Amino acid sequence: MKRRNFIKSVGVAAAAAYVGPEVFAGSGSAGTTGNVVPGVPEFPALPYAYDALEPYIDARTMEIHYDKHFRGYYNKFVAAVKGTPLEKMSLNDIFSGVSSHGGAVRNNAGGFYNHSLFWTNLGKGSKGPDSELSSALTKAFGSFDKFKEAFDNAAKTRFGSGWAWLYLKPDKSLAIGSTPNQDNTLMDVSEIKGTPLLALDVWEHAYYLKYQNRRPEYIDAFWHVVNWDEVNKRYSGAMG
Ligand code: MN3
Repeated sequence: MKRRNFIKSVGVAAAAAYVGPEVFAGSGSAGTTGNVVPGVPEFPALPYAYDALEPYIDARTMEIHYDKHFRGYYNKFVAAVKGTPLEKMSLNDIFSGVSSHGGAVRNNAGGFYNHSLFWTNLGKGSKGPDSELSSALTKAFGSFDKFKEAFDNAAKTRFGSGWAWLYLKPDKSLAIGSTPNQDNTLMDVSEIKGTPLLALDVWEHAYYLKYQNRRPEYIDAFWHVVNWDEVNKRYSGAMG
């Protein structure tokens, strides 16, 4: 898939989180490029080179993370929904009833979605939150630094494997939290619920090669490679 199509398709997937089933049914490439299951998006290309986030996230980690871990979630997700009614459903609909779909769907649909979002959350060269998001962050957390501190804390204190999130609650206020394993804020099983805006993978596989057990150093490095353009876009999209 071309970079443009990847961005478009993940944009559609992101939009599907709050507007509908387009991620499966309406993806432009569905059915035309040899998808394993007709309604399921094809495996997305990484929107930058493995070494694009050096030195903050090293090329070898990116390669293994993308090509082994992420591909594994994707393949298992496809296998879990193939031939079931889920293959025609939006990810949003799968997540909102995930408690009834079993562990393979919960873990692998989550792993596919969370990483798809994470790749687009990363990138160099963006200028930071735009004025709309900046004011919302200040309103919710007191200041940008306090927002970062709260997000860092969520990422550092997630015990074991999981994700830290900035998300928009149904009442349209911003919140920070974390989920275990491959859960996310769209799932009915999650203690925190809303539209994901910024995700940080805190599984050891995301940082162990370069940072070993030093998760806080990886979290510090993450702030150098947040693609705020994407977060801005997701925020204004979710606000409608
Ligand atoms: Mn991961």
